[in-house]
Amino acid sequence: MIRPLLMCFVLCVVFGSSKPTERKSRVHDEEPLSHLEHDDGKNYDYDHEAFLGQEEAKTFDNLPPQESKRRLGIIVDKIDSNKDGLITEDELKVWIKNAQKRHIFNSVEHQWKDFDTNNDGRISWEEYKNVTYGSYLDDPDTNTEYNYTHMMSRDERRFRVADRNGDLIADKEEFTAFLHPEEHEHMKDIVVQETMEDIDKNGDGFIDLKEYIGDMYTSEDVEEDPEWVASERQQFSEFRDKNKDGKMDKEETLDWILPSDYDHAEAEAKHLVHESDVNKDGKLTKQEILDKYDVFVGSQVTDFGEALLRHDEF
Ligand SMILES: *[C@@H]1O[C@H](CO)[C@@H](O)[C@H](O)[C@H]1NC(C)=O
Ligand SMILES: *[C@@H]1O[C@H](CO)[C@@H](O)[C@H](O)[C@H]1NC(C)=O
Ligand SMILES: [Ca+2]
Ligand SMILES: [Ca+2]
Repeated sequence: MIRPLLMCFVLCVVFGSSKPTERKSRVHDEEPLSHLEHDDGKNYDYDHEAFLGQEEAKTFDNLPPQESKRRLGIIVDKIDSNKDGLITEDELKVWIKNAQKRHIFNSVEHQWKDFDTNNDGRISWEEYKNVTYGSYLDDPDTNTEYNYTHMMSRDERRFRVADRNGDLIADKEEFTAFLHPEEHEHMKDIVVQETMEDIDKNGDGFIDLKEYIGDMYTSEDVEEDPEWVASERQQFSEFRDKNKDGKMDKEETLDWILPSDYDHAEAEAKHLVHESDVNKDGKLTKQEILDKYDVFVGSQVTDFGEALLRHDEF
């Protein structure tokens, strides 16, 4: 079975810059390798973020090509874990997974000091609540478009699941599970529950076809069903609703939003090999990678780039 992202990837490769249909997706697939659209007909931004991580990709975007290539050469040596001078799909996959983990780690680090207001190295539910909902709690009667009571009780419920020792205080690991639940086995049920609550408009505890399609519209004033609706209807009855009772239960929703049989890092590794393996032996030499450096990393000729040259481990 072909997943939406792979499908886009296949279509984009075949049809060049065909425009993907506007449609909201619920599929988590852990932390995405990149939030950018994967359309190599337009640019390689998705690949850059998947390969480098989102922060590092920005740095490379501002480097002159020579410097970008030089750094890529250093990275290639790091990826080649058995030091045989060839990069395999597996080595690439490990590298991409690490870029993803680094991104999660950085994002937790980045938010940490905002919430740990008493600087004790842990974040209590009280601290999180004060920082996130403080102004609402000070003045709960203000009318807003959001239901903060609802959002807060959802957050608290998720916080309690992430907080494994039940002291209502999150350490780094617990807070990471709270912010990035997709990565954690014990958080899967709560992710499914939150998703189902969002989509299950009639509150019967299941997602029926109407609710499933209705949730995907990004705009409300649509006169005619867009093209993707027909294929999503088919997806629903053929693949999502496995026991064919016309609706999705918890397990079926889990399979949908957190599919266990599709690995984005693996798909991206295959894609990068496919794009740059000139002699088609299934492995990449450093030269093959450097020849296609624009696929792996970004670069621009700018003066600003020079300022970054003497920075970090390079
Ligand atoms: C949360 O805010 C309240 C009211 O401003 C304050 O009394 C309380 O100490 C704060 N709690 C924490 C843990 O920061
Ligand atoms: C907001 O959410 C709370 C808790 O989920 C609910 O009891 C309340 O009715 C909601 N308020 C509005 C205005 O929807
Ligand atoms: Ca329902
Ligand atoms: Ca079903």
